[in-house]
Amino acid sequence: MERIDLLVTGIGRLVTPPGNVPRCGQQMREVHEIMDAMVAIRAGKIVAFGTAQDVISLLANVEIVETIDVGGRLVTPGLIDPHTHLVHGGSREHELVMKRSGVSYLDILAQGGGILNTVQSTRAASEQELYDKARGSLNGMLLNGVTTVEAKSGYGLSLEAELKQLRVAKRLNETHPLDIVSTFMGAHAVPLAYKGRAEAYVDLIVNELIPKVAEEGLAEFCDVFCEQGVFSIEQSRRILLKGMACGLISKIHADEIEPLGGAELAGEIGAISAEHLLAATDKGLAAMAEHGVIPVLLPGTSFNLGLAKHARARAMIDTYALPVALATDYNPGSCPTESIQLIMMLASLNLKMTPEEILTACTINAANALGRGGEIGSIAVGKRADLAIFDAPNLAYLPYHFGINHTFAVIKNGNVIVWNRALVTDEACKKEGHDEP
Ligand code: IZC
Ligand code: ZN
Repeated sequence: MERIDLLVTGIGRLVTPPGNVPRCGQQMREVHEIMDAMVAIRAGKIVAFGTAQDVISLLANVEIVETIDVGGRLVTPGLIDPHTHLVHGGSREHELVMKRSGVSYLDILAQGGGILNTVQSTRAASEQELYDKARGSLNGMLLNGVTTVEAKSGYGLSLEAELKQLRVAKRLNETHPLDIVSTFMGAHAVPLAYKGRAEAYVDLIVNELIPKVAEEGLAEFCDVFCEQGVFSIEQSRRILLKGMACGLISKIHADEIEPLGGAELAGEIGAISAEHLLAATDKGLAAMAEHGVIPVLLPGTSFNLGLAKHARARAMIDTYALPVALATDYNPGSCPTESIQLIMMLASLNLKMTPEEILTACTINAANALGRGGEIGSIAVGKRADLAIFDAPNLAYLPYHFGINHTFAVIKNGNVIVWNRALVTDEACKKEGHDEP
């Protein structure tokens, strides 16, 4: 080893799931824990980690450019948020009282509100306005310890407006220190201009939107809101198969409210992940397990919608040995929060997941839900140096002491971009070679 760019010392407790592949069932509880640890970083990657003693002996005669001492804190892999509706205009607090008085999410949508309200605001916004708003949210996520975020389109619902959203996500990925992974979700709702003509809108998605998005390289994944009154199983299958034919990997909003069979469809077509799953049947979960589909659970959404029902995380882990991942579902309607730590608390409270399972769900399993298990999601030699540093004595403390942000610092690609709970200067927060617009 010739040189170390950054040596992270003073790690009181380092906790990480091992390896690159999804951790299934009981494996989710098996995390590696090292007390009094160090992590050595070169060129944005982890080159060594272990007890301070072991790392120091490895580094004899090696030039160390910079050392930081994290003061005995807890260190985990950078957290990964694999399901967000990051880029959008406006907000929907005007629907709050209606929601609290008992009008359902799907009824609000059927009345032309909900997603369709955000479509109006997103279409009306300029690219710069969308960029500025999403950037603010990304900073909030980063301050929470998140280092990679998925972002879905789906508030444009026309060629022009979908491309606008995806271009904003691309520019954010180029200019913001976090990595943003794009998903095309033109099948988020049927736009007003196609009211009563859902099939014609599906034609537009299949014939024009998907080919254009794929041709421009604006998304890696394709997602569909497969739900009663939104897109049917047949429509979802058609859209996702077209996406796959154009090189987009399938994700699916499945069985959130009604058990339509979205989990079964995810298994049938070999989707990388299926999301929500509150109403998924045993047959659906078995199909997912058989075909290696990752369940991405979003407990903030059921919490915010005031539902008594929750995704069956215990059955997924204990009975079906599925590799559960967690995400915020950050969006202006059903889950307006950037806080992955709130989601961790709700996963403990409502999904009955253990602190170790929660960490695995927010790191290596989330990385695999984005097809990036080989690069991120665990502290391992050769992986990107993405670390979250918490003011907490141990893992259980994160979901235990709730309602506050425990993140003290964040390292992304070997750069310290949050320190002492604040964003480090703008300089460090740019990606190399890209100037702030
Ligand atoms: O804006 O309501 N569930 N899509 C599916 C959402 C929630 C986002 C929204
Ligand atoms: Zn969603």
